[in-house]
Amino acid sequence: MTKKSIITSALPYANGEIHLGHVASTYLPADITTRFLKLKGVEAYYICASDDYGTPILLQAEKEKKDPQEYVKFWNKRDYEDFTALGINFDFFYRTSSPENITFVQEVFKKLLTNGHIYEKEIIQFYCKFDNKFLPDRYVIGTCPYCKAEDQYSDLCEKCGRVPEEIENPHCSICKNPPTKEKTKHYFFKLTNFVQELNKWLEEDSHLQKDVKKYVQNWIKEGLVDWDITRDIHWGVPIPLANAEGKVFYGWFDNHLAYISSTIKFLTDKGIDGKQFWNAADIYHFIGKDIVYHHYLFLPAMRIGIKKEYKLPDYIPTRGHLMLQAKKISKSRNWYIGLKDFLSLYPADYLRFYLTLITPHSQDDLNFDWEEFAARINSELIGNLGNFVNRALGFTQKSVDGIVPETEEFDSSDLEAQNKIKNLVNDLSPLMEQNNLDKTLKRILEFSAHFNQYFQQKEPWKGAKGTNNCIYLSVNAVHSIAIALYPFLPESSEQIWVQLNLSGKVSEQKWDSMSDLSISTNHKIGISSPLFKKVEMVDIEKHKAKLGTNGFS
Ligand code: B3M
Ligand code: ZN
Repeated sequence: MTKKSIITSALPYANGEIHLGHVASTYLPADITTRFLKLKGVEAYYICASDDYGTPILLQAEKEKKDPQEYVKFWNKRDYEDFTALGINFDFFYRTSSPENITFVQEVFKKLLTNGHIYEKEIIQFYCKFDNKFLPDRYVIGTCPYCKAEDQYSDLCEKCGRVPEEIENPHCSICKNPPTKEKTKHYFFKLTNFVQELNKWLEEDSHLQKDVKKYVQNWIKEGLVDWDITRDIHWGVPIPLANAEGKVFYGWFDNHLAYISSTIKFLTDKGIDGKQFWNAADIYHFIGKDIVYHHYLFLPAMRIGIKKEYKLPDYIPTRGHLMLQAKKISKSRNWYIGLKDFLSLYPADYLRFYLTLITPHSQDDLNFDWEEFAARINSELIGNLGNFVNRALGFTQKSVDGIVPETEEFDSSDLEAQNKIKNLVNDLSPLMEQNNLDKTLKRILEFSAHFNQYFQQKEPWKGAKGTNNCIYLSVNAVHSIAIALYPFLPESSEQIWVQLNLSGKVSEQKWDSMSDLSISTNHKIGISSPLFKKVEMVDIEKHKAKLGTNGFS
């Protein structure tokens, strides 16, 4: 691990609210990782931005009769607020339509051009004579040539998931008239120039996930295709050439460059040399598995194409899709839960806890299930962890006035408990370093379960010999939990800190200090109260009934 890190997560399209599906695979794991790195003393920054360009956004803005600039501004703000409510703590949340990104994208394009990675080609495009415009991507609707599903976009059939070569029965999505075909000049990025270098990088970067790597290597074997990076629309980064008026870049040409341009802007404002920092840092891009192609091929190829002026990612943690009650999330069928709505029902930490536990560091899909959510909150978060913290602190308050007592000679179970504390950091760190966040959280739960048993077995309420040891070690175990839990449940962790009556904040502590017995005799703890409230099954039934209606949209 180096002493510097930049963490990014896939940039949300600025055209709709954040829902649970977005959070599980990217934003939450990235946030947990950043908080962990910061505790480790790494100078880590979590950078994100709204993804403002692209035909879906322009089309939606036009439908709502809004200026696209205004439209994306609204969603940029709203998304940021929703993320913040979940405790997703970006150091900087910017936008792909920023002046810095526009300049940067144009510079990168010119360098790629100079380096021989761009070429022009005349192509045939759908054109609407009534609307007087070219009709890229979503502007054309028709029948999927593969599965015959009607009303599909020309760039993606949502029924069968394929990208039609040529849609059948095409019509303009604005005025519904059949389009004509016209010639237009487009710019292409020569992805095929990079086969060798991409293979080399995939082989050499030992941090990349093996399963993902394998199928990316297969795609390369099957043959890459050059990317059409032009769109004949007015919403996007303008192509900076005299004869390219009215043309902008395809959204996937400019969006990932905002990882870099936003970082540079943020660091420059802090008086830090952004480029130098980027190249000295570990670079993490957290993504969902649907955008592997873009992040494992397109993005590295573009960086290689500008002679690695900005280094390639070290880590691309890739996770699967979230299902909802075992069904695919779909906004159009109201089969989703908006983040804001969820947080009006339950605290952020409940969601962070449950999603972390069900999200492995792999491409396997995951499933949000209301009943399982309730069961795991009630039994694991409350029954195990919350119970131990409350029991230990409550008993200390009641029996010794909150003052940590002098210890006596440790017996074998005390020694075992002490060892658990001393070994905790060595237990958790390797898991965190491999981004196995679910496994780390499970270990923390095991730690707390051990202390529940220890407490139970010691029966300190009987006041027999060994009671003081039990109080001392239990309070110290609560201290360990507060630190270990911080990346996962930051709010609850800070609350525990206050109940322990410790100075400063958990966010200012060192990760390794979870294994110190730093609460000593005579320390007076604060007022303890239950951290969590049970999830009621009657409520769960109500939430379930709302799914599929627009009650959750
Ligand atoms: N805006 C969202 C997605 O496809 C897309 C990610 C961009 S990351 C540079 O999930
Ligand atoms: Zn039309």
